[in-house]
Amino acid sequence: MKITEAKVIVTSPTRNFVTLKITTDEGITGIGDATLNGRELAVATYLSDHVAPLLIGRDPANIEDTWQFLYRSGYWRRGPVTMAAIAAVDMALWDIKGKVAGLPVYQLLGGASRRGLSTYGHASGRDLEEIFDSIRAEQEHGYTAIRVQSSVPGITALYGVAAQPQASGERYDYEPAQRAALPAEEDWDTRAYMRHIPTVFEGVRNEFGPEMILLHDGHHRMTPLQAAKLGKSLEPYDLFWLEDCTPAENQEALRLVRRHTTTPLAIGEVFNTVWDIKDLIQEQLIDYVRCASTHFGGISPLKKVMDLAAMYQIKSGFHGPTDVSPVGLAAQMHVGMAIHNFGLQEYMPHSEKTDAVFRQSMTFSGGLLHPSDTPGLGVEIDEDEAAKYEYANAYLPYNRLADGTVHDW
Ligand code: CS2
Ligand code: MG
Repeated sequence: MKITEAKVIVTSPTRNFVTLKITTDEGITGIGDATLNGRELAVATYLSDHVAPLLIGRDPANIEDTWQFLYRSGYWRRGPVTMAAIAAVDMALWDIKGKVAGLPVYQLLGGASRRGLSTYGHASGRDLEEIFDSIRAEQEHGYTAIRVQSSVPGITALYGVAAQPQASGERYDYEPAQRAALPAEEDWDTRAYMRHIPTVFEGVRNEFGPEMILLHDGHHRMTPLQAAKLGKSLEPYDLFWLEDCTPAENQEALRLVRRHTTTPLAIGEVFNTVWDIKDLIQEQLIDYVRCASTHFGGISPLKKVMDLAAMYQIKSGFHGPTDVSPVGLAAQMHVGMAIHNFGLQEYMPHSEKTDAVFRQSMTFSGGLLHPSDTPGLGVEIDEDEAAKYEYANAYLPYNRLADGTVHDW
């Protein structure tokens, strides 16, 4: 079998998505997700100008060889643009392999290690009452694990709080990026945040009791010492994890956090290769790997990094916001089904329009996701539907301190 076409499809049903569709001389096709939130066209160009021509004539069966060829032959390694492009190729080739075998991808990765994937949903609010309502709404959708984000007195606009004015208007698939010519500017005050968040979790625990699985995302905003302090002050509320407590480009920084708190830590949504996370794993500085198949080079490296993590009892917590397309979500669902050290899957449902472009066969019931037994990844792209929605510039917000300094985000 040979690859005859590699086509990049950019669509924007309620948000932008970049998809690679690989076609073979036997008519079998495979798709992969290459969406890089806010920088989508860079990956689309990288794929169509530099990767697609290299794929023509290759045997789609040789997934590992193609991955290594794209990673090593380019000379310029790593980085989100390169790795999202390689991810799309990797996913599309696994999709084709599954279709050829007549098996869902998780069967090719070793078979099912569980009935389905436990998920967490997103709750948020401007005050406790709003947060409680939001948690109840998530529970009604079947979630038993819930990430809680809250407004903070003294901070006007804050990422992750859906009811804020800047998050209303036309929904961008329930996610903080917005269609606009320029990114929205938010404000930030770490001291105010650190004073307020423990009171939120105290309120939530008092209202919902000790059983509920609770998570929180710090979105890279604290220094290591601040992260250590917040982790410690959240210990009484038994979080399942505290996510991205500090930027982790400097992996050693996590040693300091770890020395001071037993709140479990989850990191990795912006990581692109094993090199970004290997020290965190080998020194047991985190508990959950947040990497996403789309931004980590695809299914092949995600499976490998989880095998490394398994030696240290570190589990998966793959990044599943709506900017990971239904194809990227499916790819990591198959990995999650197969690995022994699955932890929890983030799951934000996509909009109806997005679901009409990407026809999914997965199921979500009783809080459990299942990728289905459809051969391959179990997602098909409807190109006519995709063509209805033209790309439009969209950006994630960013924030500044009171004196105007740009802050980590
Ligand atoms: C967040 C994301 O889901 C999460 O944990 O950090 O909403 C993140 O902001 C976006 O996916 C960025 O693209
Ligand atoms: Mg996050």
